[in-house]
Amino acid sequence: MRSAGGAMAARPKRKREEGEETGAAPHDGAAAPFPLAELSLRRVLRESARDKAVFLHGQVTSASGEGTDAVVILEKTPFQEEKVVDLLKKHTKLELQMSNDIYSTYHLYPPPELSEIKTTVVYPATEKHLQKYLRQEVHLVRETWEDYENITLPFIQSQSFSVQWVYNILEKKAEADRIIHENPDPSNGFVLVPDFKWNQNQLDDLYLIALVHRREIKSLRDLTGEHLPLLRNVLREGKEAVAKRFGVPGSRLRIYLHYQPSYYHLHVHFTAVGYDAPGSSVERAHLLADVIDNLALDPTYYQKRALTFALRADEPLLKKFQEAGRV
Ligand code: M7G
Repeated sequence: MRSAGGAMAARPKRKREEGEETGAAPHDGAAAPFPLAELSLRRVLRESARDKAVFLHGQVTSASGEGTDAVVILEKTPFQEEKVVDLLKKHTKLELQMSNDIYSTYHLYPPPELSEIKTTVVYPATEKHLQKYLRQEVHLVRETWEDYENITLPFIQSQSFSVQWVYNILEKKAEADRIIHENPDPSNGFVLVPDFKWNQNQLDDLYLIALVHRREIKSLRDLTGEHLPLLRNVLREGKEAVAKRFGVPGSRLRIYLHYQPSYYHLHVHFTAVGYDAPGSSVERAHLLADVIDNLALDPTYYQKRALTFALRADEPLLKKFQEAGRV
């Protein structure tokens, strides 16, 4: 339980259609509160007792009576060491649940300032956002380079999440005050910011992302030996920056790329090694150090080898693989 510092705010976005990738007019980073009390709950997309999180699909009804979809994620946050003492002293109620010999359990009710619920809002949310957070069974797909060219690439070109939020960070239109480190070089540089999954209050669930300045690298599949200087910068400078700012050494970090990512602008995840971050499983996470070694051994490694990834049951990409007889 080591603490960090910082806060974040939800900001509304204009309605954006799936497949819209770069043409969006950038919205600035001005924060405005989301009308949480006006949200009507449509359904629970997913609930996780382990993560103590719930993913909600709600609708905000505008003056014209039209409902706009939103995803709201409510999540209980890890304890902060320095606040635990306050919790013991300032709890508003302590209710005995059961007692047996030397054992007893209680319901402890903390005061509001010690009972934060981390709230993440995607608003307006597209159908694809609702799908992303909906609990579904997953299937593993093994994608050859030919599959990538014939099935995956045309699909991600036709529909993927907007990466406007990435451009906003790179252009300092949003989250500028949260930047931990920047290497401004247009081809080998990147920006390191706290991931929005992390509230920055404690280091146990430390989570940052490095967003590269180059815009044409969609994912791991596009990487070649040409990108080695960039990747080495991200690894070395990213580690140094996290050590300097948060006191966490590189040996305590899991630094990796997702394949498939949700957002097709190359980025690298930095998480605390003790934190079981969503998406750190073997079918999705590729350690950056391994990626660098693979490219150093063979500059076209990722244009040759098959890659495995998981797809949710009703994802259109899974259907494409099924139609091609590849699942
Ligand atoms: P990914 O592998 O493309 O997708 O990672 P995933 O979300 O399925 O893991 C994108 C990463 O960017 C995730 O870790 C997100 O939590 C993070 N992220 C997404 N958005 C929209 C934002 C944002 O607006 N700001 C910040 N700081 N992080 C974001």
